Amino acid sequence: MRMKGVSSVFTLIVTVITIAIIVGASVYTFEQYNMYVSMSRVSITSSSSAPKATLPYNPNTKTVYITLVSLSSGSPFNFNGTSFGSMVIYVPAGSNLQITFINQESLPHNLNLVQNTTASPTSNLGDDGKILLTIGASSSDYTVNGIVNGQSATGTFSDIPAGTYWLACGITGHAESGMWVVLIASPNVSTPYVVTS
Ligand SMILES: [Cu+2]
Repeated sequence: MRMKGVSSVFTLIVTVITIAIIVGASVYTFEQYNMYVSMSRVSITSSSSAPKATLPYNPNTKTVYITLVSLSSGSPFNFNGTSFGSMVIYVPAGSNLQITFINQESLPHNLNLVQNTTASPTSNLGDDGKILLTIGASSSDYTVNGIVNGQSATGTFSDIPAGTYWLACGITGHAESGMWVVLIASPNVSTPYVVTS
């Protein structure tokens, strides 16, 4: 009777410990599963978001190399086949930009770095903010002149302050028709990249 009582207590203790181990293992497995699920959610989110590509960059000189091409197919008012700010270029604040513009389109075009003060371009880029750089025309004729099919032009801009900018064609009506790209300079960007949506 006494022995049986001890045996019952022993059995109870073993049972409690066994249940504790099973519950503990289940909780651990569930946590691991949750971690796995959240990790795969993160990777799915980042891989299924808009295409993202790195840009050529020399960290020693802090130079970002940007090449924009007006393609001959699709809208005549495109940079790399994109229009209306659907391409966003992210660069480190304080970068030096080396921008090459290639025109493969039949209309003349140029490229301006604009510190914009409006949400989207109007017919005259000069009304939309401060033009910091003009490539393929001059600061006095950018509304009418550009480089023609088959030509290219390069310009540089040093130490770009943190902020939001456009790269846009300055010929009257072209940016308003979609010929603009967004450029964001930020201290939170260490390697320049492009997102196209
Ligand atoms: Cu143009």
